[in-house]
Amino acid sequence: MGTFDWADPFYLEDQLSDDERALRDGAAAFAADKLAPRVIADYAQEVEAPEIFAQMGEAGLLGITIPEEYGGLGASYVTYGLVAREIERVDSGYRSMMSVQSSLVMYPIYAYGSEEQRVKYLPGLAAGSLIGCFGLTEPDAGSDPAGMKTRAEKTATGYRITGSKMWISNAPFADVFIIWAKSEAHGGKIRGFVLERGMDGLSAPKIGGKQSLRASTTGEIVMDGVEVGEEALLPHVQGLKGPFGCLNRARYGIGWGVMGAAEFCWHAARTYGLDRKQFGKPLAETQLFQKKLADMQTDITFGLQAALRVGRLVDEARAAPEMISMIKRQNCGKALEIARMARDMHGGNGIQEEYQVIRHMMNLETVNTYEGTHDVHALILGRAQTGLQAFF
Ligand code: TGC
Ligand code: FAD
Repeated sequence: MGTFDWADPFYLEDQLSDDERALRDGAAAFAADKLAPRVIADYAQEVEAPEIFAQMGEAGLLGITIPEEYGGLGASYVTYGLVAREIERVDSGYRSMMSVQSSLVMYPIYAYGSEEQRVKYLPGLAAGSLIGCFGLTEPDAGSDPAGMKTRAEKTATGYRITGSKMWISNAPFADVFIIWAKSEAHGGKIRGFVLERGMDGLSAPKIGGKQSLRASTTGEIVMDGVEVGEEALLPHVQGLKGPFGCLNRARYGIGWGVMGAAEFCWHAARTYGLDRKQFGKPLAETQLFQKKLADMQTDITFGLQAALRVGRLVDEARAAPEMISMIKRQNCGKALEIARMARDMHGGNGIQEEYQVIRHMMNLETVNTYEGTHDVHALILGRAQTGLQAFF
């Protein structure tokens, strides 16, 4: 029989290549050096931190699956997941900044853009000298993006875009805006456009007062007849499969990322239980405490193994969107339960910022909601096994 490693029960480490481990270790060092020291203040003060993009770019963490000729690393999706796990171990908001840039801005420019668009934007986005955002959700179209009202009208030289987007990560300081709009010139089909900061009629006010994901800046996007040329259209995709193609990648990364947040909470609860004594013995010496630790360990071990399996299938081009729905939904739900449990296991200290578990708990409420809510992913899985559409 083998030995049992409580922190890595199924030997995930053994299943990774040397390159994957090296890039993962680089991300872990970056997270420890650059992110962990600032996270408590960033969260408390809802700090806007655009400078983090350049730091992430320098560390090679942006667009890592994009080919090297455009500034990426040409790395695997397993590596992308491992990096998301390390960044989210510190805070879901920082992972959000990174995954929007990589999966929701660089990926569509790479996959659906013209060669001119790739050359113009991708190297700057990989370096973090340009910051991107992804505008799909609207005030009246969240889970049902097909209900969007943003319109692109044809003009003599391009398009005039009118509408508003809501809850857009990075928008207030973004340079590049991926906007999804219904285009009259394309039979009302959804098309993607690349807008730039400073265009007439384009603004992105910050949404203040969030009680979750406070280290990530979120805004609205207001487009009041923004005029763009033909070159702003993403030429190679139309319909909802455009934004969903990007979301497949981002949702997959979240499946890994939330396990990093959950691991932080699990390890914190274990350490706390070993140190803290009540009734004359460590809390960790009680049956209830150990049962909670065992549940956390099991859910995280299963969640990571599932994320790795789906990652390998993504890299083999064999992953189906429903597999990604399954890990996004399951791992977010479990991470949220684990963070809540860790908060409870810290007693009163659990509500203090220095113990950090309540920040993860609050963040994971957002992560459970964005990129398709927990229930929307259940409906995707329900449709896939019954053939019946339960959305409407
Ligand atoms: P439905 O009829 O299912 O599909 C319409 C078209 O889209 C295609 N499609 C997909 N293509 C690729 N990948 C997927 N996962 C796809 N899902 C659907 C589908 O084949 C079809 O194509 P075609 O060519 O036949 O037209 O669409 P529906 O309107 O019934 O939608 C159903 C539903 C609920 C599943 C979908 O709308 C949904 O997933 N809603 C959730 C919305 C969502 O995830 N929004 C995310 C906004 S972005 C965000 O949250 C970023 S946060 C980032 C951060 O800070 O980290
Ligand atoms: P709704 O769709 O109104 O859902 C409300 C509730 O109803 C949920 O519980 C949902 O599960 C449930 N529900 C909805 N439809 C059904 C149904 N048919 N059957 C049963 N229950 C249903 N969007 C972007 O485009 N880009 C971004 O960068 C981005 N960043 C975000 C950052 C933050 C901090 C947040 C909070 C959100 C962000 N979003 C972004 C938006 C996010 O994707 C949406 O909030 C999410 O898709 C849910 O939409 P909604 O908020 O309109 O909720």
